[in-house]
Amino acid sequence: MAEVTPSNQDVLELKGLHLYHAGVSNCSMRVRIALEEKGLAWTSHHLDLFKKEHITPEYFGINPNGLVPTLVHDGKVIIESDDIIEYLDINFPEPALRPPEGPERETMEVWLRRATAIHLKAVKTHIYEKRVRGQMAQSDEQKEQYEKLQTNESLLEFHRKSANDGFTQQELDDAKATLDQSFADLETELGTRQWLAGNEFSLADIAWVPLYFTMDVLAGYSFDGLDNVAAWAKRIEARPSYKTAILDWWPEAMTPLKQSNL
Ligand SMILES: N[C@@H](CCC(=O)N[C@@H](CS)C(=O)NCC(=O)O)C(=O)O
Repeated sequence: MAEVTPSNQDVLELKGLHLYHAGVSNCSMRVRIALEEKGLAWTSHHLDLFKKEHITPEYFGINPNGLVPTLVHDGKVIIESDDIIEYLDINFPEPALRPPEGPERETMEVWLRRATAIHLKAVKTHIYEKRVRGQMAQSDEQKEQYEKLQTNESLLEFHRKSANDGFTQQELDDAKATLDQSFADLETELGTRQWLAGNEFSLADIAWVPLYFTMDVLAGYSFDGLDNVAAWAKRIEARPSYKTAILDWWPEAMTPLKQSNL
C-alpha cells in the first residue's frame, strides 16, 4: 500500500475522502470509477495538467512524485492508482470490487498490477508522443520549476525527453508493442468471460477501462478486430460510473483524435 507521510501538513486535517485528480488522467479515472461504483461521497481537488497546476511545492508536498491521483482519507495520504482503488475496496467493502480469495482474485491482481506496470514506458510514452508533446509541453519556467521539485529520476528523464528531443524510435516501438500485446491478451481473456477477472465487474476492469478510453479517444489507437474488447467496452458504457467518472470530467477542449468506438 503506497501510503506516504506528506510534508504538506495541511492535508492531515482533511476529513472524509478527498481526491486530487485530473479529468484527462487515466490513472485518476480509475479512482473516480471506484468511488462512483461504491456510491461514496468525495471532495474533488481538480488539477489542470495542461496548466501544470500539479507542479507546485504544495502538491509535491502531498504526492512526492507530483502525479495524480492522490487520495486523502481522514488525513491518510495514499498514492498510486492501483493501491488507491484496492484501499477503497478494503475500507469500503460494499459493493465488493474484488472477487473472494481464490483463482479469480489472483487473476484480478495480475490485471490490476499489469495496467499500472505498463504506464510510464508504454501508455504515457505513447500518449505523450501522439498527443501531449505538442499540446502540453512544459514552458521554460515550468521546466525549471519541475527540475527543482522532482526527485524521481525516471520521471525527470521522461519529462526531459518529452520536452526536448523526444523519445527514440526504439522507445516508441517498444511502447506500441507492449500496448498491442496487452490488448491482444485482453481480447483473449474476454473471449471466455464477461469481465476481466470472472463473471463480476472488478478492480481489474476498473484498471483497464481508462486505458481503453484514453488510447481510443486521445491517442487514436486502433481496436479493429478486437471484438471482445469492443463488447466489454459496451458493457462498461452501460454502467452509470462511465458517465460520472469519465465523461463528466473529460475536458471539452480535448477533441478526440478519432471518434470513440464506445
Ligand atoms: N503509477 C501512477 C502513475 C500516475 C501518473 O503518471 N499520472 C499522470 C496522469 S495519468 C500524471 O500525473 N501526469 C503528470 C506528469 O507526469 O507530470 C499511478 O498509477 O497513480
